[in-house]
Amino acid sequence: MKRRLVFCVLVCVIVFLLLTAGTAQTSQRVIIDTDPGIDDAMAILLALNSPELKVEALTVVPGNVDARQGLENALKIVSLAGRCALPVAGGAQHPLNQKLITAQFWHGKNGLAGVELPASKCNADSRFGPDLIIELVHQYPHEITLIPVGPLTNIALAVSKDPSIVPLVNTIVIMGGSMTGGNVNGAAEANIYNDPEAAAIVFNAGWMVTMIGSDVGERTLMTRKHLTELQALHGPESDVVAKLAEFYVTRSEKSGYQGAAMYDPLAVAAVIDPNLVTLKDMHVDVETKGEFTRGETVANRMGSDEKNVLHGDHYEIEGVIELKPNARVCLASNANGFLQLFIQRMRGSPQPLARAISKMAKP
Ligand SMILES: [Ca+2]
Repeated sequence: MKRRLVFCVLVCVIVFLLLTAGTAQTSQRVIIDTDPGIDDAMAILLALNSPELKVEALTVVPGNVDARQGLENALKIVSLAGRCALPVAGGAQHPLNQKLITAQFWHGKNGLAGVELPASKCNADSRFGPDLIIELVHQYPHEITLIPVGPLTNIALAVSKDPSIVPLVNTIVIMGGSMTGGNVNGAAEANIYNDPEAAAIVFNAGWMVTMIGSDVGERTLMTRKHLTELQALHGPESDVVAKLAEFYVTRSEKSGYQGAAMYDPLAVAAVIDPNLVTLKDMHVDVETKGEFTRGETVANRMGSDEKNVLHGDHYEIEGVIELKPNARVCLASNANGFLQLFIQRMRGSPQPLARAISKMAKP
């Protein structure tokens, strides 16, 4: 009887060790490139509270706020999470080819809903953000997933400086672009609009860009019901997230929305659990010129362009030119599933979702 008990205990220990080893192995290394930003802050805290992810660095890009404020905000968020060992590096100071457009209108005067977080106990990493991305991709070949949730300036600088990182990145999942109209104007989504030349570089770099666009973010809403759930959690991080969310939901309601679009957190969640999003391979071009469409992500649903050939004084369609997909475009999300995951992770002590991790891996 005693032997059987010892045997059972041994089996249990082995199973536990195997399970925990499996969890550790399936954690994806990620770098979040961010312009914090209310939804950036939520995305960062979601990532830091998700055992499926191992955040290797935050790199900061100007967008919602300028580069200095963005770095300060990123450091405060990391400090709030008690994660000072995580490298947080500044990067570009402005978009590649235009002036910066900041978004305090949506994010509050400091980019974080006017919520004054305690001064950060963490220090900025001295490395230049794009260089840190290059360094980490070489350090962990085929393991890093890039999650840019701001304008694509830093990523464009990294791949321009060292194109050899492109095949060494596991995958890249951006919050940006849209299939069906923009959130800045009729055509463009804000992250792409803020640096269209950088976005064009990133979409044409030779990798498959998973595009979590604003059109899907706008159907993935945090409502007052979710806000009430967050407010009931009473943790140090969830209290801050609830304050951010209150501002964000109120601001969105004033603009006629039913709730706050969870743009950046949805991109992080798509890496945590790819089952939360529906993707379709397409070719996407970034419009860098159009009078009304600069910054639009032009997604080709058919996978081909007509081939028009000059015949005398006119052109004739002689067939189609097949286009190679360069993007996995998000068409839909499981909004309820996402919000449940988000609120669960803000509760702390999360259990990993072991089931879906590998699906976001490069094919
Ligand atoms: Ca952002």
